[in-house]
Amino acid sequence: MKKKITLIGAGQIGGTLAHLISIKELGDVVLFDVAEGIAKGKALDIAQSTSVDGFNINLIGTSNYEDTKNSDVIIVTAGVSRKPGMTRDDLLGTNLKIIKQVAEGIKKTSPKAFVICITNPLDVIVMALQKYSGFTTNKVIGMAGILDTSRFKYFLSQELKVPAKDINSIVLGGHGDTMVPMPNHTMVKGKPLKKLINKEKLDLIIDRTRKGGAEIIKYLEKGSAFYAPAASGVEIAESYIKNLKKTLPCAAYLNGEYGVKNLYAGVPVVIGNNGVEKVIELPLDENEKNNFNLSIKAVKELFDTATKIDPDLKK
Ligand code: A3D
Repeated sequence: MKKKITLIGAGQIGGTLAHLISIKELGDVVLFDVAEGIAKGKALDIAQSTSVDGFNINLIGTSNYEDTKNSDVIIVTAGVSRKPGMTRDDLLGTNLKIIKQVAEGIKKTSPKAFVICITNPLDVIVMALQKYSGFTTNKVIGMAGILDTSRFKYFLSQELKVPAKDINSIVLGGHGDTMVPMPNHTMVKGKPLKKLINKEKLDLIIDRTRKGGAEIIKYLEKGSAFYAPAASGVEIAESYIKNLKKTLPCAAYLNGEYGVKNLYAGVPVVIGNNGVEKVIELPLDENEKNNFNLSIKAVKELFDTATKIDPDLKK
């Protein structure tokens, strides 16, 4: 049975997701957007590459939630993105309203779906999406850590002149300027990173990783990164659909793990056909713990702001 994958938001990331999912034949694709023409146009454009790329899936574009009915996977990118000079947190008010509409749409039509959120500010929006939809916490997850880790590995690969795939690493915490790249948990071709790079260069790479999104926004002037974010979202969807049980850094619901309760934040999780199957607790040294806690504090503060905007989130 082919899976049904709905992409809510057919903008830069939504369109790229549709293309990648089609090429990988992960399932039939429904591109949904309030701007119906964009959803229909992109779906038709990708569908017209079927014979060139040789994939066998159906694509449709729509602005009607009925067409998304009984989706197996939903990836949410609906919302506004940053403009040069903006932080992700500046998007909160607008994107909260949009996410509330999305949650109402998907809970009526696809109550059993696995939902991956990409809309920013990520950790707070994914938590709002879980609360508004009422879906179980193992079925709602946020994509950010895969992207942040991939950026960190890429910058390291350029500095160390090794392929990024030879680097094992992880970035934890919230998807913002307080994210926590983990040099102590980074191995390059089996060697500890810290033996291969001096502190000064490492600090520059950590800073560039934290500001990785802003660097791209500055170049693009309009819109934000979309190729790497879409590829990262697809990795989560694929692990769920094929039950690969990959361990991936994602924004997941924490219920005591890492000493954090009732909050979404970036940690390694196992993704299989039950959604989030396990949160992996890495040992953190004093410095890593302090940085992680600072990041958690920033996520908590932003969630408090969100509850002031919409008291429904306190429920
Ligand atoms: P963009 O190209 O603007 O697409 C967003 C789409 O959402 C537009 O086509 C809108 O019409 C649509 N939309 C707006 N309201 C609704 C609604 N109520 N229902 C359905 N669709 C709606 O943005 P994008 O694709 O570049 O980015 C999407 C989001 O992802 C933004 O919030 C970005 O900040 C965020 N983002 C997150 C990451 C992470 O790593 C977490 C990375 C990059 C971007």
